Parts: sequence; C-alpha cells; structure tokens
Amino acid sequence: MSRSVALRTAPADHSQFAEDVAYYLSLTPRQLPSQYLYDELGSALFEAICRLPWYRITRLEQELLRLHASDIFRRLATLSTLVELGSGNGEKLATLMDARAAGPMTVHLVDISPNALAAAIRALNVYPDLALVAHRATYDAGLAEAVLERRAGSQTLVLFLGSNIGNFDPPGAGAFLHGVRAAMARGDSLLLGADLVKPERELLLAYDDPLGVTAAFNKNLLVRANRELGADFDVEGFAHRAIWNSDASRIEMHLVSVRPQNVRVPAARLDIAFQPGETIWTESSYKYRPGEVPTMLDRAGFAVLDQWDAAGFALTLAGAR
Ligand code: AVJ
Repeated sequence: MSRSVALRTAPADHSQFAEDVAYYLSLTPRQLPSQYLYDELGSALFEAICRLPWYRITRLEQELLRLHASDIFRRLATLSTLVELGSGNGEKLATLMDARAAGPMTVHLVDISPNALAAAIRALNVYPDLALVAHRATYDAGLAEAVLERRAGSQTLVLFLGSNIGNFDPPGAGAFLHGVRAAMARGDSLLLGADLVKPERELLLAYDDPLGVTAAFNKNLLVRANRELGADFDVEGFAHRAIWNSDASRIEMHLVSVRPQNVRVPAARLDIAFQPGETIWTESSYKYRPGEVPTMLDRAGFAVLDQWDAAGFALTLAGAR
C-alpha cells in the first residue's frame, strides 16, 4: 500500500550523546540518561521486555485502552489531532484507532527511535483516513513541531503512555507536564498512563527478569557507547542490578562494576577508574499511588476527567484548563 507519510527527522546526533556521557558519567553517583537505552537493538530489547510475563505494564495498559477507548472518543467528540509522545511501535495507538468512528484525523508520532517510528507507521497504515506525521525527536521538540501544524479550532489529544512519565523524578515530571500543558490549548486533553506501586517482589521481577532480557537492555547502553563514542567498556565487567527504592518510590536500574577497571571514552574525553561495586545509574521508574496522578496533573494545569485502573496500572484522562 502506498500513501504519504510526512517525516520530520533530525539526523542522529552523536555529539549530544558524547556531551551527555561526559557530564552524567562524571557525577557522583555516576549516571547515564535513560533515553540512550533506545538505539536499534535497545528498542528491540524493550519490545521483548513488553512481552515478558513479569513485565505487565504494556498488557495492562492495552487492556485498559481496549476497554475504555470508546468512552474516550465519546468524551472528545470534536477531536481532530492526536499526538503520541514516545509512540514506540504504535500498538497502543492502533488499539485506540480500532474503537474510533471513521473520519479524517492527523496523527503525530514522536519518538527518538527511527525503527520505532517505522514500526508505528506500519501499524497505522491500515487506517486509510489518518494523516500520519512522524517526528524523530525528543518529547519537547516533537510536541512543539506537532502543535505548530495545528489548525485553528481543532481539538488535540496528547498521549503519554506506558508509564514513560516514571522516568522523570517528581520535579521533572511536574515541569514536563507543565510544558505539555503550555503547548496545548484549552479544551485539548491528555491521556496519561502511570504504573502504580505494587509488592516489591513483583516490581523486582519486572526489572530483573529470569530470562535476562532487562539485563541485556541495560548493558546495551555500554555496547552503544563503545560503538558510537569509541569507548572500551568490557560489557562482561558490569552486572545488571535493579533495586526498589521505597523512600523515593522508584525502581532504579544500575550497571555495577564487578572488579576494579579503567574505562576510556574518547569522544567524551573521559578516563574513569571504576572501583569494584561502583555503579552507573541508568534509569529510574517511579511508581505512583493512584491519588498521586490526579494531584500531579492538577498542579500542572489539567482537570482530571476520568481515571481507570486495573491491577496496578492507571490510565488518566485530563483536560487542559
Ligand atoms: C518505557 C520507561 C516505561 O520504566 O518500565 C523497562 C523502560 N526499563 N524495563 C519502564 C524499562 C526497564 C520502561 N519505560
């Protein structure tokens, strides 16, 4: 099938990665931003994670979307534009589209992974009345591009699903939601997916699975740094570790140096001596109590319209006030 898809793709930028690695690996404790987990292999590993029996976020959210999609469209009767931030493979959007009445609609897909965008375009190509615009961009840049193309009087729904919000610390999440609200017009809405606090044992199995897929996803960051920045990480010299930090209400992923070792990262001008047990903190996944999500949205200028939750995951629909 041939149809036109608009692509707004910035070229891959290794210099931003080099700059971020130089900064974050020099912090105490050492860190790497989680957005760099999603190169081609990383995105494929994340998709595998979504199919693991121990990682339930994706399935729970799909089920909630399937159950409530028609409610959502009924509430947003004049909807003409959809923007998904971090669209991944487009499966969730397709679930929503299955419940929608026919009619023209513009769908903006925003993702940093070109492979994810390509998969999302394939998944959405079966809906002939959608105009697709793919933005290879960060959330902020992609949203800014998408709203520039909005027509007067059109109503927009922004989707931020999969508990991607959990990668931000609480002040960061607040600032991010404020930014989303500022890009929206009154009457637009936001559908937010957020993973909820659950027993520690379940959380740890989701982030340190018995098949080792999450470990591979985490260590691939070192493989990427070796390839793109000329680093010499010995991938076997680091172990995957997931911990539940209950005070901060977050899962943390770390890469732990299993022995004393030196690592050079030429493109970031780094030469690091790792002590045994020293870690690189690669991701936080905050988990929420159900009431925290409406509070967070309210503070950012949204009015909660509805919230659905199932077995530890919440989907919240909010309007821009
Ligand atoms: C895509 C950020 C929602 O935090 O659960 C999965 C990424 N990390 N397993 C999450 C992830 C480890 C995921 N998010």
